[in-house]
Amino acid sequence: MDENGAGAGTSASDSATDPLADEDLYRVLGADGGPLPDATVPDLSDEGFRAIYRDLVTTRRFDERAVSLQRQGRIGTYAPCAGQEGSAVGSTHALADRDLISYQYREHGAVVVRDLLAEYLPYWMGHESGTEAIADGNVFPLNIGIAAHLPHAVGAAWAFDYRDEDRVVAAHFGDGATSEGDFHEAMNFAGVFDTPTLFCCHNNGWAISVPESRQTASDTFAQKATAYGFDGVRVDGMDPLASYAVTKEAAERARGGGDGGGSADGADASDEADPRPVLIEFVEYRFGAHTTADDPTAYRDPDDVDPWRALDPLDRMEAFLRETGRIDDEGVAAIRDEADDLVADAIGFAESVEADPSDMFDHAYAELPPEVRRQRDELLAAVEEHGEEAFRREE
Ligand SMILES: Cc1ncc(C[n+]2csc(CCOP(=O)(O)OP(=O)(O)O)c2C)c(N)n1
Ligand SMILES: [Mg+2]
Repeated sequence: MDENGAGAGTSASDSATDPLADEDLYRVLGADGGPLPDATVPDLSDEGFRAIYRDLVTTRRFDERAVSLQRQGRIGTYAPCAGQEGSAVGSTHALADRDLISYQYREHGAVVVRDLLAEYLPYWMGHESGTEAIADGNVFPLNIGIAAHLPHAVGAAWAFDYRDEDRVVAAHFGDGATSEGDFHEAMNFAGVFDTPTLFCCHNNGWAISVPESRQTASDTFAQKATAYGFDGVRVDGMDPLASYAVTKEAAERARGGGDGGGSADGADASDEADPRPVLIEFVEYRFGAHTTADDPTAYRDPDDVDPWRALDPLDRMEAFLRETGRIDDEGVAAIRDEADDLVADAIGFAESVEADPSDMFDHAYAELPPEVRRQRDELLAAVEEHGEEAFRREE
């Protein structure tokens, strides 16, 4: 593919039913799920393709249940991801387990691929353990302060390179995050110091109520990489196989293989040992609200969502599997049942976690500063005096 992500697999499909038909971006699947005429279908085993589908279905099921749990008061505010599963799941399948994922708050599919759903769900119920546990699967705690994680992600990537560890960092963020200084600082540092970082920009067209047109005057988010001396690619983020293929190639480049396109420090373009960062713009759409605290009808016409449903990553992946003889009705039903059970078990586990408010003091500092220690002691003394029940919300 060329540096705009065009090349094999890029092809117009039916513009009447495909909102991305006229965009210059990398695709493998057409809107109907069939591989496009010039597409290179990734080299995966049958089980590998089915695993992507299973993780998409699990992520969607998790999303539906999480919204429902929030409506019942069983979890806190939640950020739905329906529509955006293809990029999170596809890109994570392209990484090695040792690679680090640092994400914003909507890329739940990455956590599903790492098989950490049960451990993670307690986060959304306010338990610190939810962020602690996912570290074991090389996933950084999710990040609400927009773009604040990006310099850290670049720092981690720099450390991997410095220690000669063959690991890359996939840092996920939204289109809105590109307006933050942290994004530009992270991009600049990554470009200058050749850190093995994949900047995964999820362009879902909106930053809460701010549309893409008010976010940037650039033609694309991918092209922002040019200013920092490395490549940016645009991909159909609702195409799981294109997301996989582009991330796979970018990860190879970040590891120091492939055509690195030269180095900002003047190293030879053919120097294969030089890791290079890559910015991937996943073009996609969120079907639902920004969070369960948001009403999207206040800023977008519900009719605007419908064309994007034609690109639903689950439908396209399922159609691809059926068309290529890799799954049938029975296989689909089995995967759906498996996803239902997995999510139900995760909810059961999460609801069994005992709340311990003093956890909130545990993970920010190796050693508590005096003022924070005083606050913790005050809380513990109050619990001791009044009993835990006095601090619980009336259900
Ligand atoms: C530094 C900072 N400023 C503002 C906010 C409030 N805020 C929460 S989500 C959000 C929009 C982010 O949009 P985007 O990066 O496109 O991600 P998306 O929600 O679309 O996935 C904003 C402004 C915040 N969390 N952090
Ligand atoms: Mg956005």
